[in-house]
Amino acid sequence: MAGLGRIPRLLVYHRSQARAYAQALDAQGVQVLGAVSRPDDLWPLAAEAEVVACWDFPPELWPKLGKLRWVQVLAAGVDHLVGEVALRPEVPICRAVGPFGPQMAEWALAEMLFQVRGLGRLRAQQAAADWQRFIPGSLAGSVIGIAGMGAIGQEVARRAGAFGMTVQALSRKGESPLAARTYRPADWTEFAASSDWLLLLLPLTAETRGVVGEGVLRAMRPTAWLMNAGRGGLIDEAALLTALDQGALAGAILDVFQEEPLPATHPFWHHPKVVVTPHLAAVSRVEDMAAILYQNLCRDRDGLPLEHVVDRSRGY
Ligand code: NDP
Ligand code: OXD
Repeated sequence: MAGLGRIPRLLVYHRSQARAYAQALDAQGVQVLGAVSRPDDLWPLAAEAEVVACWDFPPELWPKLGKLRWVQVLAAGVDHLVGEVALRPEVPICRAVGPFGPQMAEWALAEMLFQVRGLGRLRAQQAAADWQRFIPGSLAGSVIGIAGMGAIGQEVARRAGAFGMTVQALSRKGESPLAARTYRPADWTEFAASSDWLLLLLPLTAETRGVVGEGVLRAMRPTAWLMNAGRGGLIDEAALLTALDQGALAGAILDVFQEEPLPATHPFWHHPKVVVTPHLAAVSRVEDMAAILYQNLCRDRDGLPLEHVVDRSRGY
């Protein structure tokens, strides 16, 4: 592929896949100033960098980036970066949009189908050569309440609808053509009370931190499941454990946690009503992230507005 022409000096920082990013970008004709995986290797390059592509950039280095014009986050969530005071407020932060929705829908549907179709029970029966027929449940006709109807929530809604689920949504705007019913943040308890599956796909912001606490959990149906793939900080984890033990909800399927990796001693690991997955509901694949970065480099070169710039004041 032909080169991009004059491109800004691009510094890629990724703790495990820096080399893969350099190769993917090179295949697109993009030469990087550097693609490094250790903070120490950033220091000599920081002063020259005009664009940084990263996930968890060492915060102490932001003030060294005197020529920085924009940042491309190699993921969807930006809660770790939007409030970063060392990153000049006029520097746009772009996030990744596109590849996550379909992956997230597969995670959610797989986990829901596992529960309703009794797949765990079926595997155990097979292991015991035990022929026991039973009537499995179904997703069709059940209500999925999606909190956060953004780029990802909309893709989940489309696919849940294809399974015959009724979709309802909660967002700041309280609007979505993909939902049979929509709610605003003031309606959390009503929203929770009317969902069989309550799926959190919200960004973590000052407004959403701890939003699923005792009140929302108590409003849930005792047969309902809470699913969280947004951020761990959305849930009051202690309140969730209490609610589960009191039978306020059927169970919780959690991909994100207040502390990650989830400590080996955390009660979630062995709780009979909790399913733990290790923050992989929708992953950042190098080829996808490199393509998103490439698009923004092209737009920058052509004088077009960058895509998916975060509103730092609202936090997402
Ligand atoms: P978007 O910014 O596209 O969507 C965010 C949605 O949340 C919008 O619908 C927005 O409302 C809504 N929202 C924001 N604040 C509030 C609030 N206070 N009350 C109610 N609704 C609110 O984000 P994405 O869909 O791309 O991503 C969502 C999150 O998913 C990411 O921030 C990240 O934390 C998480 N994620 C997790 C992954 C995983 O593997 N577990 C992978 C990728 C992302 P409105 O429409 O009104 O603006
Ligand atoms: C993301 C994530 O935000 O992986 O992309 O959680």
